[in-house]
Amino acid sequence: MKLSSVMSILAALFLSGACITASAAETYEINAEARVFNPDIVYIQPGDSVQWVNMAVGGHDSVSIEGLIPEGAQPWRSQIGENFGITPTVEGVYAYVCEPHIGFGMMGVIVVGKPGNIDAAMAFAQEKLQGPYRRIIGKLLKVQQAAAQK
Ligand SMILES: [Cu+2]
Repeated sequence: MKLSSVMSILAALFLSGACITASAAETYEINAEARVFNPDIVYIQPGDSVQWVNMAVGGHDSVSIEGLIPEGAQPWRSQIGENFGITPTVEGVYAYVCEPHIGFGMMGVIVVGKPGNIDAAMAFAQEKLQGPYRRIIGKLLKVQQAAAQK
């Protein structure tokens, strides 16, 4: 096969992949329950949205954890008791907490596309996080193990 035909096949594959990626951004809901986010780990694609709902009952917020979002990604802090949404575009692992209930381990992880920063995030969490923030490590471990199985 000529190089030019290989290139055109690769180009066609790339374009069809791009079309699949561009189609139908989705919205994923994370329900604030008594002292947990459900689901606590969410897998989405770049451009999809995440909505935290039921935040008023019990007074929850969502605050990204410094050092545990991908480089170049936008950190966030919602108002306590208000539903909130983000549409992350940078691929990687994002971790967040509910500050009023961090002592209960109310926190979660969003994986956008490939979790390219999971090892760095895990290292950061183990070295830098203090007190109840360390409870995110168990959730990062689940993401790390799932990534290793692919
Ligand atoms: Cu809460």
